Amino acid sequence: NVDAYQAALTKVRAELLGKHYPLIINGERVDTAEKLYSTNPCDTSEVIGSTAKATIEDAQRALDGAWAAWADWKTWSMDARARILLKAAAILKRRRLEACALMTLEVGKNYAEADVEVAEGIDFLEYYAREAMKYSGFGAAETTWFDGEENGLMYLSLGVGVSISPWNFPYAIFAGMFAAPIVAGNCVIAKPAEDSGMIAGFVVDIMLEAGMPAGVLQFLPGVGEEVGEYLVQSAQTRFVTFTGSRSVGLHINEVAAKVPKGQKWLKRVILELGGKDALIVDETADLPNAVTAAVQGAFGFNGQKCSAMSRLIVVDEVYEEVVGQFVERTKALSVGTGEANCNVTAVVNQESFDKVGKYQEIGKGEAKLLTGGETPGECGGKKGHYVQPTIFGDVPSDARLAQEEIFGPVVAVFRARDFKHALELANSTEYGLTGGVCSRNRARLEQARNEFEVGNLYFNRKITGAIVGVQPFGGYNMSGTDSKAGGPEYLGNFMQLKTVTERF
Ligand code: TXE
Repeated sequence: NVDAYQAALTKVRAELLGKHYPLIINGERVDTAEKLYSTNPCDTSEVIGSTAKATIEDAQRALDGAWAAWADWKTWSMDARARILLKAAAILKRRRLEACALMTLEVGKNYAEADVEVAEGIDFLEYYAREAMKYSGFGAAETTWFDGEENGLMYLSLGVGVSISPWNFPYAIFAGMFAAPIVAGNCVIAKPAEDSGMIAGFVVDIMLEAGMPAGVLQFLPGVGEEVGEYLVQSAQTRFVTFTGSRSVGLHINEVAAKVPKGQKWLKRVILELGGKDALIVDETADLPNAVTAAVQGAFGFNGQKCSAMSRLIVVDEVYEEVVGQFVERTKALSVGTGEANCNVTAVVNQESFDKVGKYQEIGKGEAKLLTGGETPGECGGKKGHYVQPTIFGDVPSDARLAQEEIFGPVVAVFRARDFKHALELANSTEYGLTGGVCSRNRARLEQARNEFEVGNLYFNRKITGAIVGVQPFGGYNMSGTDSKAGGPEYLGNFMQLKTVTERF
C-alpha cells in the first residue's frame, strides 16, 4: 500500500534524515574523526545522513573484541543463538516500512523492490535460525551421534570473520551475510558498502535490540580499500564472506590466500560476485510472457542486481516480434524518484552513472541502439544519477556489451540461429549466476537444465528473485564460489567438524 509507504517516507525523513550512525565495537557506539555521507541518488542535493568512517585502528580493536566475545558466544546453544535472529526478524517486521523508506532515500530503490528486499532480509534471519536449530538438542558442544554409541561428530564454530557487503541489497544481503556465521557460533565484523551504511546501521541497531551480545556483531562502516583490506589480510581473521564485484572479489581471494606471520589457519573465503545473465526466448515461447520476463528481469532496481537480465537471446524466427515488443514496453517504463514507486529511478552513485554512460557510448559503436542511450542526469526538476533504460540490438557475441557487467539498465540483444546456438551464446561469458529459457519445448528445457551453466536457472519467468530456502542462490564460474546462500548446508561454510571416537 503506497499510501502507508508515503507516510513512512515522511516519518523517515523526519526521524532519520541527517541521522548519524557511529561504529559499534564491543557494544559501544564509537565515533570517528571522519564521516561517510549518504546522498539521495534521485536528488543529489539531499544528504540523507552519515556513518562513522572506521580506521584500521578501529578495525584492529574490532578484531580483538570479537575474539574476546567468541569465547562465550561459541558456548551458547544453537537454539539460544537462533532465538536472537527470530526476535530481530519480529522487530524488522514491525519496522518494515521504515526500512523500505530508508532504502528509497539512501540507494534509490522503489517501494516495490524495497518491499521484496525487506521480506528477503526477514526470511534470511528466520531461515538461518531454523537451520541452526537442526543442530540443537545436544547441548553446547552440539554433538550428533552416529554409528552406534562409539563415534560422535561435533559441529563447531570457526571464530571471528569479516563480512563485506554491497549496496544493491543493502539490507537483505547485509543481514544474511552476518546472520549465517553468527548463528553458527562465530563473531562477525560487518563492513557495509560505502553507499549504504545507514541502512546497515539501522539493521545492526535492531540486532542489538534483539539481544545480540556485545562484540558478536561489530559494525564497521568504512572505505573498502582501507578497513576492508586490513580485515581481509589480518592473521586474526578466520573467514571472509564477500558479495560485490568480480574485480574486488578476485583481489580479496588473493589477499586472503596468503598466510601472514602468526596466522595458523587457511582463511575460508566465500564469494558472491557479478553476473552477465541471459534469458533465451525461442519460437515456441508464450511471447507476451517472455517480454514481461525480459522487462522485469532487465530493469528491476535499474538492472543493479547481480541476477539482472543484461542479455536477451532470441531465436531468429521470432526476433523482430519479441524485440519490437521489448522495446515498446521499455519505452513505456516510468522514470523518476523511488518515492513515486516508478519503474526506473537513478542509479546509485556517480561512479555507476559514469559507468552506464560509458557503456552506452561503447554500445553505439558496437551494435544498433534501439531505445535509450542517454544519461540525462535529471528528472522531474531533480538532479540525480538518472540514466535511460537502454537496449542495443544485433549485438555481436564478442562485443564488450556481450561480456562485461554494466550493472545498470542496459541490455544487449542477440539474434540466435536456433536454440542450440542460443544456448552456446548464453554460455559464452565467464560468468554463471542466473539464466533463463522461455520455451514450451520440454526437450529444450531438459537440455537447458543439463547444459545451461548457471547456479540459478528459471523457466518461463524473469531470472531475478531467489526466495530464501526455496531458491538457494549462488554463482558458477566467475560469479562466485557457488555457496548457495539461503540454502541448506550454507551454515557448513562457517563451521568445522570434529569426529570424536570413544571406546567405552
Ligand atoms: O561492489 P564493490 P559495489 C558488482 C557489480 C557492481 C560492482 C560495484 O559489478 O558494478 O559490484 O558494486 C568493499 N578490500 N556487484 O560497489 O566495489 C566495498 O567497500 C576489501 C555484484 O557494491 O565490489 C564494498 O563494501 N573490501 C554483487 C564491497 O567491497 C573492499 C552485488 C563491494 O564493493 C575492497 C553488488 C578491498 N580492496 C555489486 N574494495 C552481487 N553479486 O550481487 C572494495 N571493498
